[in-house]
Amino acid sequence: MSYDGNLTDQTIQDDYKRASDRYAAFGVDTDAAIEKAQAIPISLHCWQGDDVGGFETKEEAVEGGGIMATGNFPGKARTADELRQDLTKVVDLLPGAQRVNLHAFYCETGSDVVDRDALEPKHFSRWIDWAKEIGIGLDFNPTYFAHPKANDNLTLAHPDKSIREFWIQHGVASRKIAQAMGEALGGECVNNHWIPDGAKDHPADRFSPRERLVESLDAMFDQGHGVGPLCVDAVEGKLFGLGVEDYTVGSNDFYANYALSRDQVLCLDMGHFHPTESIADKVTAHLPFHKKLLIHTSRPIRWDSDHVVLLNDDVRNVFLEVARADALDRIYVALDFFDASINRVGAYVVGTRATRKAILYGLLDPSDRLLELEGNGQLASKLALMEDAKTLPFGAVWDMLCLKSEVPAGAAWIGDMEQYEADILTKRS
Ligand code: RNT
Ligand code: ZN
Repeated sequence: MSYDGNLTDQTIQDDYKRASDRYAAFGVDTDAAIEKAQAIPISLHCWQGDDVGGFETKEEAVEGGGIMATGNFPGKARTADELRQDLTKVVDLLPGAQRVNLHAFYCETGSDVVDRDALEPKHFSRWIDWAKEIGIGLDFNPTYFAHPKANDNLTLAHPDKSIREFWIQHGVASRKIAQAMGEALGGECVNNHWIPDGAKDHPADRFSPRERLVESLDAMFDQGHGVGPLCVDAVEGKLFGLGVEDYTVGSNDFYANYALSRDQVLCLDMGHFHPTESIADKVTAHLPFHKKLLIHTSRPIRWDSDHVVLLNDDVRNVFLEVARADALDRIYVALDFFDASINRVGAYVVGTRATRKAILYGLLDPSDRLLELEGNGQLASKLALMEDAKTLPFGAVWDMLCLKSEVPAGAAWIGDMEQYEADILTKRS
């Protein structure tokens, strides 16, 4: 089946001409919006490609960590080489600037068993070479889960000092790796810390683990480790996890305070709040205080289910708020979802394109007109224009963004994904 929808370069150009006139009538410059939307890097999470498995050389199999990919669609990447092959395909189908976001357990140590506290930049040299080759940046994450020392659902907040110390050393190692990646690739490397620590049921003591977490984080971020400025540390809070339903040590409140008091980047994951909370509204609640935010785009269904991101109101509203606050340069954008029940290359492309569409959508907002109307007290007119903006010819501008980025526009990429599945993914057992 063909998915080109009769889109030719000529129809894209014709449709775009009419669309840009429509937007211009409301004071929106579509060319400028496309250029800005293309330039925002989106960091592709490596863990969608292999269902959050990682490629550590291990003595024993371990699982867990309060996150779980469900599904068994064939074709998942079984090795780092396969994952790089898949990600290369994904990047080919994506418009705009991309990065790749690695977790520490995607290290390559050959036959050596290297524990997390002993990881070094050299264990990621093949990733770094690949990133150079395809011209993208890398981001990083220490992996505080899926490890025997995380089996109590406690890591940096563990009551046992030796376990805390192990994870502090892992955190320090991750920061050095991030710095090395930044140096090798010529720019910042965001190093995001998320820990699974919590309790399944009412803990008698909710305070001491948080005190210990502060102490561990402070020890890990100590300047004495000599980590350079290209490692940009972020901390990610959460509401709850599987097996830790009652209590999360590193809650959203905890990290908002920690990041602020330590001048670190606060990470907001769209799946990490109560379902009725508006993540979009949090953006302007944090921006007056925090220099930068990291946003994990995700799609929770009923819970933190990490479904593939779609262009829904939640994601659209987040970037509308970022655009209206003129804060795109204060936001790092990364993806965080994992669906093992569909073609994983397709999952990446759908979720990343949806995120970039949301960025473009935010930039196409007739904000100046809306502000003017609101300022004049013309509130019904403001609401009406907000509503009408939703049905302006957004698709024509998106297709032009794809055309300018030299990637398939509209649905045309679906055929490429199906071909890749037939040629490569179905051959993996
Ligand atoms: C978990 C956090 C975290 C992870 C990755 C794998 O709930 O969202 O970002 O998804 O570190
Ligand atoms: Zn996340």
